Amino acid sequence: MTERIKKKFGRVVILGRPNTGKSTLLNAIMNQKVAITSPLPQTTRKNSRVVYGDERGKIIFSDTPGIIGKVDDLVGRKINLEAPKESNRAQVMVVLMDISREKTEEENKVISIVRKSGAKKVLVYNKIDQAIGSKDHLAEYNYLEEEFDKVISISALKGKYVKGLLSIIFKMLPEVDDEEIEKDAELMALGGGIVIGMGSEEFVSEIIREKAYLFLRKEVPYSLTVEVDSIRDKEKMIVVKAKILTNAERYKKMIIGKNGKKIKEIGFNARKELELMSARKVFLELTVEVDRHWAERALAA
Ligand SMILES: Nc1nc2c(ncn2[C@@H]2O[C@H](COP(=O)(O)OP(=O)(O)OP(=O)(O)O)[C@@H](O)[C@H]2O)c(=O)[nH]1
Ligand SMILES: [Mg+2]
Repeated sequence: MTERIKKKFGRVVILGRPNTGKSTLLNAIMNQKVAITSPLPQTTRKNSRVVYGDERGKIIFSDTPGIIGKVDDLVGRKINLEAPKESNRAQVMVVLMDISREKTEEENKVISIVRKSGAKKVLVYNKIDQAIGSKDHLAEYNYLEEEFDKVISISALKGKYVKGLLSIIFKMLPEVDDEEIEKDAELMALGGGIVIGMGSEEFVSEIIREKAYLFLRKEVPYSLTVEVDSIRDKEKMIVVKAKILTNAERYKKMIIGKNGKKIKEIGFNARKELELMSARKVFLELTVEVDRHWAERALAA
């Protein structure tokens, strides 16, 4: 009889309040961009899953939107429901704290989700590169350690100690028959690798949204979404047709900007990144429309 090969396998959820660096961490683990990031809270709006694999085994990682304490708008409320949904299925919870920022009430909401779970728990102090001098708030977070099985300090942005975190996670995961792993329905659906790229309308729209976050005033991003109408591969270039939808005429004006300056900036930077990703020439046709019902559609469960 041939000996059965066992490998590590499981589901890992990345949690934390907004802006702690969850999506940045996932990109660092995957060694490529799989999630958009920005300095604004609630950049991630939906749970997203990717598969990491190496000789040790396979991990289905979930990036979740930041959990916030108080929300009063529709978009915020829907976003806040995402992370708890994803937490139930994980064997390991990776909980990020931004130690370059003062601890606030918002962490309590995250901790209440952590407490409810029977999963293994890793506390990650992120942004150690920035947590220097008066920006070092580590001491304010230390008391949380008793809730966790392991603690590690990293810089997701600089990729520092991310490998160490990955080792901790692998140790916590169960060993599963290799054959069983390969038969896992979710793993098969995710394709066992990264399915994101120019073929993915969802990811292309995320890249455009990321650039909109970068160039617009703070309040505007919460009232917009991006929809990709078509991605066509013409011989010489890829032609992308997309539109930014927003709630109100005044936001539309801000997104377009004086003489179309803003929309050009957003479009130019999105196109550059899409060209880098695809190693192709990209033509991006980007328009702005008012649509008061985008949130109900885009964030529908
Ligand atoms: N200096 C420093 N900045 C970081 C680090 N990790 C993330 N950031 C920055 O923090 C900001 C937020 O990062 P994201 O990865 O978008 O945070 P998030 O937790 O996914 O945020 P939401 O999706 O809104 O919940 C970005 O500007 C990142 O570049 C880090 O290790 N060091
Ligand atoms: Mg995020």
